[in-house]
Amino acid sequence: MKPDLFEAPDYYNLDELLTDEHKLVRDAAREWVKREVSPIIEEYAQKAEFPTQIINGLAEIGAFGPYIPMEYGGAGLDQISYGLIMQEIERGDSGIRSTASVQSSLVMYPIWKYGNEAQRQKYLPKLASGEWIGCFGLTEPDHGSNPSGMVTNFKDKGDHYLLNGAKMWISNAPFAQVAIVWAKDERGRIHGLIVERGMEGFTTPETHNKWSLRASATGELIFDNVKVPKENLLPNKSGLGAPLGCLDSARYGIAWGAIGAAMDCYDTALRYSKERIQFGKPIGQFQLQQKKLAEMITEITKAQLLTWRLGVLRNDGKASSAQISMAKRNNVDMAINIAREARQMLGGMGITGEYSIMRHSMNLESVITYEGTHDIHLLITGLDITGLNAFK
Ligand code: TGC
Ligand code: FAD
Repeated sequence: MKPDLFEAPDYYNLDELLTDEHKLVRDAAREWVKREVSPIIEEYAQKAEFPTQIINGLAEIGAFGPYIPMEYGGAGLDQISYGLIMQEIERGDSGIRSTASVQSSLVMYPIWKYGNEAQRQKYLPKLASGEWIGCFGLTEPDHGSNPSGMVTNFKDKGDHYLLNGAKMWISNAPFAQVAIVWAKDERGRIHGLIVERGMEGFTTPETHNKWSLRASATGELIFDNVKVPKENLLPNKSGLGAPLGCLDSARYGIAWGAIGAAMDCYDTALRYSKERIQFGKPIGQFQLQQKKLAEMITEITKAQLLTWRLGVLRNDGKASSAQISMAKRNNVDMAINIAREARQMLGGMGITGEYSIMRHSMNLESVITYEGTHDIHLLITGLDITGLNAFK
């Protein structure tokens, strides 16, 4: 792979909207990605393996629980710093950002928000340091966009719960020590359970042959009469709103992350357009190529502004779920379109692993699908503005 010469576009001087702390956190993440991710990511994506050696580094840049209070091992940062870290990691690779998103927003967040103090003390410091990696089981083979139909269930057996069912498409599953599993009780109410690797009847087979998110490990969670201790139930929130609350936090991070992937594709195409000579001129001198680049930077700038504003709203506790859906949907769509255009600008070279664009392009097919598909987020906006529910 080519050396990482990334220079971040900032067409509207958005840096002026950031605090010194934001810039410090972002620059540390950016440098770390250049040093530790860029040199190895192509190899790991090609061999479809998660690079476990970067886990400590992810913890050091604050990627595991950026906004979780320091007393639990988190970085105690605000929502914009969290977003900037996700942006920088996804600039390197969406699969690596996935691991950080799942750990922070889908595992640490529910333990912090819905767990009791003993659960916080037991799990959060180990997750923040990367000693333990977690995963989040909501999706099932027959219930993806419609998680409320889930069939995974648990029964009260007096001194423990008995868990049965299966989850599918679970990021980090093949090596996670801890799984936050959403399952129905005997009354059909959804609860979160903390399931640990090693519990009898719990297996996590890996999903192979993905063409997308190849540097992220994906698997199933299978529960065959798993005895879960009663103290592993998250006591402070139940119902579908509990997992959806976690998704708000993760979707917000993805909105930032997608900007990172788009910036990398744009920056690569811009550089290439000045170096590649055809018909005696750099291809960047042709109007058609300038149109592509001009539209890319316009879309990136719009997404940067939208997402920064969303971060301000989240810092004030005022961002709605529907606002988050709009940003996730817009930014991933923006990134996938930019990846496609940027790849074309590199001609044949664009399909090789010499450049990051094709990898981003393939990764973004997962990103536009998980955490709510492109269609689902549109319908969430539709419901919000009309008051009419397309899901019922
Ligand atoms: P609905 O009746 O609308 O809502 C049920 C309850 O939930 C509340 N709620 C929310 N709460 C918090 N945050 C949100 N975003 C919420 N949206 C809804 C709602 O108020 C209600 O509460 P209550 O108290 O009245 O019961 O639910 P529905 O069954 O009609 O479904 C709505 C729909 C389709 C929008 C929802 O199910 C959905 O978002 N579906 C998409 C599923 C999804 O995103 N799955 C993601 C799985 S995890 C994943 O992909 C991780 S990838 C990680 C990585 O690798 O990065
Ligand atoms: P379906 O729900 O079957 O949707 C199929 C199509 O129908 C889509 O185009 C969808 O938009 C459309 N559709 C569905 N309902 C409607 C409707 N009402 N109106 C209009 N169109 C509709 N899940 C987890 O729980 N944890 C994870 O860690 C996780 N990681 C993932 C990692 C990867 C790489 C991938 C690919 C997925 C992951 N997922 C995870 C699952 C992901 O959240 C689901 O794939 C996603 O929610 C869509 O569900 P589905 O695949 O079952 O598609």
